[in-house]
Amino acid sequence: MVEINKIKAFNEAHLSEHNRSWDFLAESLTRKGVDLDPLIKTLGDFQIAIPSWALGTGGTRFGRFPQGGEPSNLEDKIKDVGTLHALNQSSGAISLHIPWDIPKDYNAIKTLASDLGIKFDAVNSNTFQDQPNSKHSYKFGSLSHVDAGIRREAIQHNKEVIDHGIQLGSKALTVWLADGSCFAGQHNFRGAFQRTLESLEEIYDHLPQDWKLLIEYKPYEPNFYSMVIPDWGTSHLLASKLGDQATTLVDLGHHLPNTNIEQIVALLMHLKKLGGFHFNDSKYGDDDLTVGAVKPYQLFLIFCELVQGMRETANPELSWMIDASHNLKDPMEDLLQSVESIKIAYARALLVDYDGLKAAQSKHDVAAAQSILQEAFRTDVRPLVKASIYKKGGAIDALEAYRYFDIRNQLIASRGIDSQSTGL
Ligand SMILES: [Mn+2]
Repeated sequence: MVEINKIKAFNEAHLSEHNRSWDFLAESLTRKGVDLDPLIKTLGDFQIAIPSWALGTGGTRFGRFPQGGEPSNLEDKIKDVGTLHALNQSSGAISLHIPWDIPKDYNAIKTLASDLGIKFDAVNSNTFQDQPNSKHSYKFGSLSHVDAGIRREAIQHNKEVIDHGIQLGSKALTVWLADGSCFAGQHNFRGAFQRTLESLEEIYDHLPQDWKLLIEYKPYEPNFYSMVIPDWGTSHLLASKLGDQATTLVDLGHHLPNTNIEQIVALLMHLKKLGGFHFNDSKYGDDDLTVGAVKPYQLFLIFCELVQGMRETANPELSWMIDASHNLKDPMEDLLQSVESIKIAYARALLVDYDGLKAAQSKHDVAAAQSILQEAFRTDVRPLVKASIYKKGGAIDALEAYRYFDIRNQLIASRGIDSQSTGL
């Protein structure tokens, strides 16, 4: 849908303005002793997976207001990620959700994805709702359920998700459990934890050796009194008991307000137990808003810990994913904005003078430590991010290009106004 020649023509029209801002930034960074080429390469290589469920219009329990042209099958979802990737050269992976995204023909799906430069990131299981014709119900839990038969079904589902992922070349399974209780007295906490651990042990045993198990946590919702895996401590406890391949996944929206997420990131990396990220932003809870829309400074501080952790710890390679819901905006535009925000935060974190920061910390120079962080945060790195994308053949301004190419209307023309994405 987006031809390389079209992007080239779009870029030519925007190049002189881009060059003016880039020259200014490049000169000031060079004066500070920043080596630009490795920086541009690091940013250009950084890829963030798009979840298959984020390509359609989301909704709340009150309503959903789709705008047409949604992908209604796996092929269309991959094509949409291909479109995003052609524009921003930063979304070269898709994260699938089973059972919604089970391929009919693995080879055809793999060929389609590789033609578009798309890899298969972590696969996600779903035991938070009942599927048509299922014998059992997950209403009262899945891996933690008191009934061994229901636990077995949930375990079997997770094993099948791994099997689908193996066929596609995925290297990780993400488990998020809705299990929990809504009322005091409903659950035996110790029993629910123990059953979950034993279920996860069976799933872990099914993992290929080069796979990771990512365990996501969430403090509340859909259960409002207790969640079986409510926080990073519980996730880490499970991951530690399971073994080296099990790690914790941090979803930015899965924290109570004002939680110090950057500190969680630092400690998990120190323990070699941070497996990956679900990026989004939130004001109150699991709002699933566009990344960087509400708290860009927090996102930057998280990236500062990630940059230091990647340099100084033996934490395994991370899985980077967006996990957001798009209720008002065109999902594709929202995703382009999220990826750009992530890259801006990463670019700023790469500019921090960490040696200076350590020196300030050791002298208890609190003002200097704060200034060092804010010096990087207040740098307008957008020309740097654009330069890294332009160098890889992407559009200098992906969102503007998306609108200029009128992609949503093309999608509506080919898929119709009523097409609906599965899994919403
Ligand atoms: Mn998530």
